[in-house]
Amino acid sequence: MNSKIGVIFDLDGVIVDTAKYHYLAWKSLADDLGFEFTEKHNELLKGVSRVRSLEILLNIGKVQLSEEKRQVVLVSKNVEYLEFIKKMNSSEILPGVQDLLDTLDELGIKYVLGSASKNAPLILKQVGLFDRFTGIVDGNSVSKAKPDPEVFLIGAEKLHLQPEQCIVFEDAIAGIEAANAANMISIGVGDKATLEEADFNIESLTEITADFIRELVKGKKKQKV
Ligand code: B16
Ligand code: MG
Repeated sequence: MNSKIGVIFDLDGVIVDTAKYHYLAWKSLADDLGFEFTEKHNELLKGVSRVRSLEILLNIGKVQLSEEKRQVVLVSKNVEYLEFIKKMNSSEILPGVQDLLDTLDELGIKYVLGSASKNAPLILKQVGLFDRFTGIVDGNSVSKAKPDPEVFLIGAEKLHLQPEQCIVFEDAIAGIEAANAANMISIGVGDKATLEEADFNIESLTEITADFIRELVKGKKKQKV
């Protein structure tokens, strides 16, 4: 059992929770610009590219910035964000991740990363998972952000598989839309109501068993977990 499927993992919200660090860095920018940015607002930025995140944030604050100033704040936000990332270690890997990677290794199923983040390689290195992935597709590799399927289609190429042979684990609506548009099996990690377009829904990767993976290999796609 190894040639029929491959797995593509989103990063933030699936492998690690970096949303909390994005929030602190975006909040600091909003503070500087003089408006409130809440954790609820931050939900709108999950899975969204850095540039699009800034657009959403500026809309919330009803603030207009020149293109030149936007470039400056994008850099300063990332510098602040990286201060948090540099302190990350393996204790921040989300529950179920290590066991699932071990299971996939045992089954001979390859996996790649499919993330919007331009910091994905650094984050994986910080938590000690970088070397486990067959390939990394991140925000530097794509010309179109999720919900465009590009990030996952490149992932399928790295796995040497057809899109319909790929399983995507995603925590953001834009990512589920991207996986579905790519004609892949989408598994929503998190709030089921939010991720209702996913083929399967789980609260956490701890719910994924070797039997579930085996069933997917056999092609029982629409059986819900
Ligand atoms: P960066 P994912 C996404 O990661 C985050 O969910 C999103 O909030 C962030 O804006 C985006 O990465 C870009 O991140 O600023 O590091 O390039 O969920 O696609 O792994
Ligand atoms: Mg995510």
